[in-house]
Amino acid sequence: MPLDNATIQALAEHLENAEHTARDVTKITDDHPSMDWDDAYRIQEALQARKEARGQKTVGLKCGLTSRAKMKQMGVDLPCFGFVSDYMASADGAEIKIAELIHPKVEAEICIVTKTDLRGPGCHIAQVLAAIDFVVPGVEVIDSRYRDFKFDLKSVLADNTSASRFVIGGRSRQADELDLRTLGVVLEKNGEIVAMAAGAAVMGHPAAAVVALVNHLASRGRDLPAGSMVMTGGVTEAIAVKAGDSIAARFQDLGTVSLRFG
Ligand code: 0L1
Ligand code: MG
Repeated sequence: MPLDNATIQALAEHLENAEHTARDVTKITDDHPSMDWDDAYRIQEALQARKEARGQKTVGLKCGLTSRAKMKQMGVDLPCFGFVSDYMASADGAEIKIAELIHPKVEAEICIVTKTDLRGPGCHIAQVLAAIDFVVPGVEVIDSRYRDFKFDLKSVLADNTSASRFVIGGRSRQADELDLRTLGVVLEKNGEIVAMAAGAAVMGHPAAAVVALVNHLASRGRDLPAGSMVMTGGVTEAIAVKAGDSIAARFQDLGTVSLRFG
């Protein structure tokens, strides 16, 4: 039986409180084991509505768990989708306050900005390639609200796929100037290389993550409007960070995105 609306709203509030107070909670399926996929996305949508009602704008969408490395790290085998809000954005090189977060990790992501509407079901990669306005490099800071990052996919969907902060930096390029599959990414922490991969790590091609997002949105009765920024998912496993760490994600042809944790 689907969760009733009052429970959906209460769970969205519960997860947002965990975010605001930087205190972890146990995964929500512990208390709601019969929760289904639709319930999980309804909670995420309620979370988004709470933020938007407060004036926090949705500025992008995110695909998560799109690389084998990330799926293996988290023990799941399906991608997931969430959103990013304006207050989550930090400038390239900025310091992110660790005290505002629970147990952050960073991910290097290829981000795609679209110029035409995309609509599923049946969205195809050729339509996504035709719809790309430009490509920019980014780093996502994920911060699951669940204790020790221990969750199942339904709990993580409800928790907006651990979205917390993000940085867009480097330089934007036209997609036809790039081979998004062979585009190399090197992730450094405190000057040491901690992970590296190429764009193909993301579902064979980062645009394939956008295809999956568009088809997912169709299942929620939505489309992807022109001008959307989509973070296509970490190319490598996520890297844990603490106060004092500095991160540089170096993207072939797209420059470097950097951030510090204070
Ligand atoms: O952006 C992501 O890949 C995060 C997906 C949610 C799972 C996690 O917190 O690692
Ligand atoms: Mg991510």
